[in-house]
Amino acid sequence: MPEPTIFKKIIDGEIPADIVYEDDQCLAFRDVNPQAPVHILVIPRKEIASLAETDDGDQMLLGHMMLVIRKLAAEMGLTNGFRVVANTGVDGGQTVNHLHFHLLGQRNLEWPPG
Ligand code: DGP
Repeated sequence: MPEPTIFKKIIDGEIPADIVYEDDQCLAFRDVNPQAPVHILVIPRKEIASLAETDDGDQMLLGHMMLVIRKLAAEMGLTNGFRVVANTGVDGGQTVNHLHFHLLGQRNLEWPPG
């Protein structure tokens, strides 16, 4: 068996996280290395390595996670806007191989990213 990712350990409660939302499909918690005043990671409970590893059967799950992000952004007061990022694979800068969406806000974010 491959070593579980750090996010799988958070799902299983083996390591702590500052969880801000959870339901039967996903979990949202604060990033340990925040890049903005609000920096939350939204992850599926299902073990999916990245956006590239999803399939058509994940349509409802992906849509659900987007709606959770919208609700979290509203709850966090991100009325001036926010950014959602899914770093994917090596060129995408992904470091944890469990699908996750970054929700970043409460500062003016620049474009393009590095
Ligand atoms: P990415 O580069 O998209 O794979 O980003 C992974 C993010 O996960 C990165 O911003 C830091 C965060 N992270 C890594 N380990 C932990 C952890 O143990 N707890 C929390 N809360 N976040 C973590």
